[in-house]
Amino acid sequence: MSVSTAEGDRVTIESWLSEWDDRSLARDVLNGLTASPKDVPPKHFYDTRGSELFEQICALPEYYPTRAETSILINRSDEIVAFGAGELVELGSGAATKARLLLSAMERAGNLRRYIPIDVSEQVVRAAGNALVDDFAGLSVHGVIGDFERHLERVPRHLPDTPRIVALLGGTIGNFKPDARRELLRGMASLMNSQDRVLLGTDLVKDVAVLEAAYNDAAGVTPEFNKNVLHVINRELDADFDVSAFDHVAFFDHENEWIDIRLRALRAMTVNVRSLDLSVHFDEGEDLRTEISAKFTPARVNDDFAAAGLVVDHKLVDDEGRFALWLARTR
Ligand code: SAH
Ligand code: AVI
Repeated sequence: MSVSTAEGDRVTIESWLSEWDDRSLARDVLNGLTASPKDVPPKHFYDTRGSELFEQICALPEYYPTRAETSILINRSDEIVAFGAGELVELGSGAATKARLLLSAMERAGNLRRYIPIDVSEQVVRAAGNALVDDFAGLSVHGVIGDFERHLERVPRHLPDTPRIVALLGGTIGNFKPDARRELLRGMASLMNSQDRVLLGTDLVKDVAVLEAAYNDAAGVTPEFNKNVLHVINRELDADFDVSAFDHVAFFDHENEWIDIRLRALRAMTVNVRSLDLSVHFDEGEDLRTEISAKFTPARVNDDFAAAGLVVDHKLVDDEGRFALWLARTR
């Protein structure tokens, strides 16, 4: 179902999330809480509160990825858009803070035409779109509220003679398991023609203490973000999770080279999810996996790109070698 809202001449927001199907939460909770081990996908973190908490995470001293990626964009956006980019399609755009740097570079090059953010979080897309058209003369914004694993076909067709960047920034690709990651890259490639480029942000494998600190911050914002998914399930599915009865757990899995993020039950309990007519038992110490955050080597990125028919054009790394942006084109 699509609800199309004209915000003004230059902003269009289209929602592809119907009320019942909203973020596929019910299906994911039913499948995830009845699976062994239990899990729930990370896209359900991002209600309004979850998006706010993520913005706070980005400013934490331990959480280096945002600063590292932003420093690359500040220093090298002109180089990134130099192939003539006039349109930016961004998956998981959030507050669009990084998009601004790319849009500014396109404006400097005299090519800026359109921004297409895609995100499940309607409020942030709406706010970002309205602010951007105020700040960039001649820019139009076509926001797609949807799941980028399911709704990429809703991205509008190319504008004539306007090469596009299809971006997935922040290391969000790392929140998907290998199969889903490659599927997502294939979806991104399907939005491109031969003149376009993918722009992918990946966090890099590094010292384990640095990696683990980024997901176990001293101020306790990441635990709050992690537990927010239980508040979302309580509210949306009339469940009765006792949020205080779960601990945040995040550690580096050396074999898979990803941070494994979980909520651990502090006592045995039964949780009722009334909308689904479901009762779920947790043993004391049982984990609910809420997220993985994969860290990358060049080999891992090249293999994933190859599986999606993409080849690297340009690799850009921050001065401290923590984070990489990859510009890739279709083979
Ligand atoms: N790109 C931003 C935000 C990253 S946070 C940055 O680099 O800082 C991840 C964003 O992806 C959130 O805004 C979340 O709402 C969105 N998101 C996560 N899974 C999604 C999905 N399956 N479909 C659409 N948006 C998703
Ligand atoms: C959005 N994503 C790239 C973040 C990450 O680092 O994997 C989400 C996050 N989870 C805990 N802290 C940040």
